[in-house]
Amino acid sequence: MKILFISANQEKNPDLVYPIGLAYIVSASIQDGHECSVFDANFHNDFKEPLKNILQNFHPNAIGISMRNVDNAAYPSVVSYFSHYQNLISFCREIAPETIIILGGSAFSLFSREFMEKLKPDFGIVGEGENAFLHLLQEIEKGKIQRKASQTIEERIYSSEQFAYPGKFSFELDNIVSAREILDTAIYSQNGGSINIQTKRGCCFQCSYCNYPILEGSNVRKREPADVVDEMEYCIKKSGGKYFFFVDNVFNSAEDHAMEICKEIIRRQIKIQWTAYISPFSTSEALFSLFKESGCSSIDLGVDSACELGLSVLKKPFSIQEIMDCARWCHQYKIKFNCSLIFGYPGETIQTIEECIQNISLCQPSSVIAFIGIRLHKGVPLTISLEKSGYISEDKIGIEPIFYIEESVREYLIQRLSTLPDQYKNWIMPGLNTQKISNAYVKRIRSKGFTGPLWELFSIKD
Ligand code: B12
Ligand code: SF4
Repeated sequence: MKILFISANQEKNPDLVYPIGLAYIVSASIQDGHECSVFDANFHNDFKEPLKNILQNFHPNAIGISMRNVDNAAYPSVVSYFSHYQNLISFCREIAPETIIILGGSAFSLFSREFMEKLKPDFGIVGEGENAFLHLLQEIEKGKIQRKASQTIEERIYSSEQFAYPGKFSFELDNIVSAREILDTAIYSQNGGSINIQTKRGCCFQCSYCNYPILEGSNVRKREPADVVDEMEYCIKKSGGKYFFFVDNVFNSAEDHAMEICKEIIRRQIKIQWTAYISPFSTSEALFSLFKESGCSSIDLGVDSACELGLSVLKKPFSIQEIMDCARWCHQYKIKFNCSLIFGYPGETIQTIEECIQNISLCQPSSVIAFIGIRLHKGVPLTISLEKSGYISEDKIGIEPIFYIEESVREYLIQRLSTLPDQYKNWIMPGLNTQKISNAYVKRIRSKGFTGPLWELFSIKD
């Protein structure tokens, strides 16, 4: 089949992000013998003319659209991307009314029913897309599945668990080099400051507010460290970039695996830099030492809270002492670190807010990114308990973002965090637009060779 893949994402904040999820689907489709072309909306703010050209010249049998973000999850300055998705799909329908449209990606997976109802694609795929997408195409080719107005929404949504596709795609064995040929990494490395790479899928923890286990499952599946580093070497050769972003939910959740990857980078003597999400859960000095030796420039420490109550309500699997240990090792090995925080969880008080600020400042992080409130997602433990307690009903949780913010501290929180950068310059509050860096400034520093996450700019201590 001829398939046009569209990456719908146009968000450049905090950085331009290579559509790695779509690249996996493209790669699986190429390997399955399909003729593939890609349209990346990131490079066409006004997508209409260029998209029309490709639709009219390529004549795809199917269009696969990747939808990454529902919104920016940043209260109170929330940005929703939904109307952009609506415009994109209705334009495809207008230009190519006969072509089958299939949606996928994290945004779609989180609210599949609403996306199907409102955007009216032909089919949608929830979660990991490779096998379900190939299976669907095969059934369409055989005429076993057809677009029928009479089908219910449920009948048109597929998921990876449903199918055992013959010659099944296996994430553990696959690499996405074939897709990196047509969906180039270089421009992202130059303008976004990093090359993203995935070493495993799934998260075994169950933090109360988090949708990652829903998106990737709780079963952790790891790639061979040698395959991961092969892909890194390929990207260096192809793009010239040397800064990598491990996009795993938690890079160290399988510590041995993370260590094997670091050792493989060291063994091959590749001179790179990297960043990743790290959990303070059960780390060790040996891990940080290996991080440094393998080129770790910075880590994003997913602490979420730094007081007992916060860690307990958010069901974080580590203690304040473990956060402090990580901070100490980061300083010892000169690894920059950002602490990500969430304020306003159920039961938060003025005392817990202050305790958290105090504990985090003791850690002397390079920067802090703090979110106000929790964007509620369906099916996660916190939402389920709020529904049970009668705080909110299930039908209210959807594309229109709802944030849980402990009412008694809402005003204090906004006031306190708005003025906090006067005291601590390295605190960034995306929802309050504090320390916002303009796209023009980012472009300038990227063109001068600044790599890595932008929060590294705020580092007050090396
Ligand atoms: C790493 C990451 C980041 C990094 C990215 C670094 C980099 N250089 O890549 C950074 C920190 C920059 C970042 C920023 C943001 N992120 Co982010 N990020 C993630 C994370 C943890 C992993 C994303 C990833 O690469 N996954 C690996 C790929 C392979 O998976 P995938 O994209 O989901 O693709 C699979 C399926 O979705 C599907 N699929 C994908 N496309 C298609 C297409 C078709 C046709 C089909 C059939 C299937 C399909 O198949 C793929 C392979 O199995 C996810 C959480 C998660 N676990 O998904 C959040 C996540 C994607 N981010 C999210 C958000 C909101 C953001 C920000 C808006 C936050 C902010 N306010 O700054 C920004 C937006 C940035 C941008 N420019 O778009 C949300 C999006 C959903 C939502 N809530 O709206 C997520 C899901 C987290 C969450 N809490 O909900 N992010
Ligand atoms: S917050 Fe991090 S560690 Fe907790 S469940 Fe989500 S991805 Fe896993």
